[in-house]
Amino acid sequence: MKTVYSPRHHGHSGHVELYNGQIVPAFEKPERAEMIRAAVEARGFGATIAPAEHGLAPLSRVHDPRYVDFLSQLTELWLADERPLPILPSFWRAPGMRYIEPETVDGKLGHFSFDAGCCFVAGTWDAIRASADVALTGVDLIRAGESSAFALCRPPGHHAHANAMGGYCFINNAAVAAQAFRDAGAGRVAILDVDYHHGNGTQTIFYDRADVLVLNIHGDPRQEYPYFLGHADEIGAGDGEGFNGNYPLRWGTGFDAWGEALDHACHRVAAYAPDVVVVSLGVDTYKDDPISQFRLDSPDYLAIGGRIARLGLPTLFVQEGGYAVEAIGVNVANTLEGFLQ
Ligand code: Q9C
Ligand code: ZN
Repeated sequence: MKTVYSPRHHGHSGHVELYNGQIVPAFEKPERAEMIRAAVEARGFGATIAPAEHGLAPLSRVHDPRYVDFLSQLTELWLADERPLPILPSFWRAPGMRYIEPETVDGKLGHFSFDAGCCFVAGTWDAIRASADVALTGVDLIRAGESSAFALCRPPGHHAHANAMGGYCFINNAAVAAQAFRDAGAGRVAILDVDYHHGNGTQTIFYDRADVLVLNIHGDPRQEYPYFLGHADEIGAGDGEGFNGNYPLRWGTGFDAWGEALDHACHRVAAYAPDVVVVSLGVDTYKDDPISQFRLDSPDYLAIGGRIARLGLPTLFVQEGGYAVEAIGVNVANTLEGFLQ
């Protein structure tokens, strides 16, 4: 299995987030990707390759083009106003307020975000583009006949909506990849999101579509971020009814219950018979993750990879979350090793 990786993720560094009411260094930091790369390369699964440039058109297949424009122009707009970096949104609408794109940068920043989890520094936009190219190059590998590939995306993507950033996510790399598979001729694509947090962006993007099955195993939104989506009764709408599935699990969940949810989700994927599976691979389900409340241990990730492999389908792994930096490499590499065994 090849890994797609770009050092351009380093441009997204030194940024901050709001945590417990304090501005703190972001948990989503460059060391994460470097720990993963080191662990995966040490196991010798296959070559690490650089992404190919795919441009912005594949991003606008799932994102509002005005949102992509906003991301591309934000830092320029901000600096033109002689403001210091970093950029952090802090104004949002309540239901009942209008959905009209403001002309000024503070207004745009609120219009195109849903929380303060997406901080911009000078290299953030370049890192975002590289991350999407990493996912799209993973798509290319599978289209060229590889049975699996690992897109080592950073920043992550699954919280990003068609027109809003949040939760450390700007462009929804897994959604962009799934749509690229569809556009290249795949009839059906399944997205299996095993990150600790519900993939609210991915769910919303495909909610009314039957051609992309979206299944999520995650912290119950009654307790956990993103709080306002990810309940079990969200099954899809219109043509998409029956093609979204959520497995919300309580804080403290261990691999016994988590693995049962995965097994159930995998049976659903198999019944859907997709041409390809995109795995949104977050390892923030780990027992020592600093911002998460599940209790998976490192050997459990071997079993996760093994269960996904039993589907016998072409599989693109797309990196999402995981914040226990000292263990993130082992946990991701264990997932991939379990898949390859
Ligand atoms: N106490 C990903 O894993 N912070 N994003 C929530 C709640 C946001 C996680 C804090 C977590 C976003 C890709
Ligand atoms: Zn997460």
